[in-house]
Amino acid sequence: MPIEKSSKIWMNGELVDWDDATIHVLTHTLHYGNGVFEGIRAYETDRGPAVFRLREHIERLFRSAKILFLDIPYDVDDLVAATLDTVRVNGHQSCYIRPLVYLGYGEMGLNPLSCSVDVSIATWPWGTYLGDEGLANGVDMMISSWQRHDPNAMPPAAKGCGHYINSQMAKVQAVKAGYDEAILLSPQGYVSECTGENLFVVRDGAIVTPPSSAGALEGITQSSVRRIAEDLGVSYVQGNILRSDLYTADEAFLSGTAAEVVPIRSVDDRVIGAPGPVTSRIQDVYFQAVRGERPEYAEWNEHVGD
Ligand code: PPE
Repeated sequence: MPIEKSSKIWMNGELVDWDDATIHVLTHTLHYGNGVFEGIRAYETDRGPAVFRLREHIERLFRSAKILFLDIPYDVDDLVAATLDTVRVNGHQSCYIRPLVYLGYGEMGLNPLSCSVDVSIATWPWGTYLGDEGLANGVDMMISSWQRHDPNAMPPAAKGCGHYINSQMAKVQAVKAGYDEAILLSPQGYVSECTGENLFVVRDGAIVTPPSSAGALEGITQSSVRRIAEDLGVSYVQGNILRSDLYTADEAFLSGTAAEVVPIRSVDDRVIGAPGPVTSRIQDVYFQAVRGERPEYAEWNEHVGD
């Protein structure tokens, strides 16, 4: 999906023209992958664009940075305000938002501590991540032969740039084999998550999702699913899942900011089927919530304002 240009990108406190938001080829993060990022969406609501759960995303960015020893020269309020400014100045009704914290130009070598820590926030319109068809009818998944990170090799709680090499290997393997998306297992053999989404199974009406100890990122969409499920009276637990639990699930779905809430149609050619009642209900309420149509979740919509 080619990126659609917007007008401005926030870089280290300035709103610069899109085409001028460039970096030097010796930028540290480009070589060694030590940086952290977020993926956030803004949705159109009847009160104008609203960023979904903005503060939680920026807080997770700071937690990721802390784990990787990146000392962000701003605070949470600064980056919340900068995100709202960027969405506003670009005139988006809805968009994807990509804050990035990276080690800049000036040092080489594996001790990152003396590098400058730079921050950018870019926004662009981004459509359905796994396709309109997948969102409506479900996606076909394969369990990757690539494992999710061992927590003592790469800390999965950090949304680190370099971590995503693992996701890319799994994604390419799945796509080349004719599937839409991959599921990764933890080094212990439990289901962890997808390349950029959390995963859920539904059995006997209850939702089960892997814990962070299985290598899953603590997803903000996942926590929205939890709240929606609890409000709908659907039981929701975190617990270890085996690959055979996927094959025999009544329903399964995935969630992420980019992907949103997407039904899973099959895993390793075992058919789960058309979106089931729990998945469909969660998906409907999620889309109502992001569009500001559910007053009980109004605190999730950070209105951009004029
Ligand atoms: N697991 C991983 C590995 C992950 O990257 C994401 C988000 C999630 C779970 C779900 O987290 P949350 O967005 O807070 O519900 N992945 C982001 C990046 C995707 C990309 O292609 O880039 C996203 O969805 O924005």
